[in-house]
Amino acid sequence: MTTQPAPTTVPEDLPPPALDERALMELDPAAARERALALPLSTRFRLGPEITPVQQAFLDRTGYLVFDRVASPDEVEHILTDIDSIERTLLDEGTKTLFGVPIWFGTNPDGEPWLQRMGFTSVLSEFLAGFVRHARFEPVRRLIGEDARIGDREKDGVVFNRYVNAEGSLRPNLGWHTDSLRDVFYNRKMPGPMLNVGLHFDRIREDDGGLRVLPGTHTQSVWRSLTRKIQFLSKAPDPNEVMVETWPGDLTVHDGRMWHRVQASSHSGWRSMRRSMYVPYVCDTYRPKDPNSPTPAYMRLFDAVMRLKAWWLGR
Ligand SMILES: O=C(O)CCC(=O)C(=O)O
Ligand SMILES: [Fe+2]
Repeated sequence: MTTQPAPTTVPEDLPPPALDERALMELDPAAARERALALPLSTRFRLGPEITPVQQAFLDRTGYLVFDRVASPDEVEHILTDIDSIERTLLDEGTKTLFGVPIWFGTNPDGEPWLQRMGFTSVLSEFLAGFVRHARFEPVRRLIGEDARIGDREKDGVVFNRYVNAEGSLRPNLGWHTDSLRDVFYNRKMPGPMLNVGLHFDRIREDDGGLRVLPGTHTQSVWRSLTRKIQFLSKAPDPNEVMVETWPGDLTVHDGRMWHRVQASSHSGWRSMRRSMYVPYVCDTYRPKDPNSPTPAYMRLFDAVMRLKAWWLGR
């Protein structure tokens, strides 16, 4: 007689099931809108071969979508390992900017220099360059535009962020902002529709801080989109904000005109670490950066603030 293994006593920390849309695939836009209106703001979706009518309607209504664990645990691990090795090389070689965009190094909870934001990550990782082009992301690409491409070397390229609450951290959080502000700097155009696609690497619960969004603010006027709050300086919670709870491998899509922020973790040290990655999809004229590209004006400003902060923290 075989003995059964003892049942595990630690329940797996699984996300609530993604919305089952099998019966909703044929809804017309009006019916999809009605269905999307009735969904909780915390709804998680499954990324399939097409963006469904309800997903489109939810994005139109709120300005964002959360897709359940689009990257596998192995892929999450592979990307994070690549980031560690890229970080080692950048530190060893003393690299301070990539394609004109400053790399921000803060201090980790062990007191060592630590990568907190870098652009153009996919240029330095073959695995990542392949991963972001995987067929599963096709519906996301087409959502942005039939002719949208991944801008490995455009704008800031694929951006990798690390947040931690520790002495010397440059980035425990990120104030309220709209990403379209950056586009104004890059294109010298007023912000139109644009979507940002983010991959999330950590399990983030309410007390871990994380992404906070203000649903519906993507449909505001251009003026409100730039000035509703003080870009990057306003940090206070908003009564209408929604927390985006994540599991490793989750994918988010958000409208660049929607206000959002990153709340600091209520924990400190390594327990407070959060990592995210944003992939730029570009439709306009191909304007790749080269290694000698000048630092964009908005980045010079940000970099000056960051340097000041690093100096202040290191006094
Ligand atoms: O870390 C995140 O999820 C958000 C980052 C962000 O909003 C940004 O870099 O513009
Ligand atoms: Fe943002």
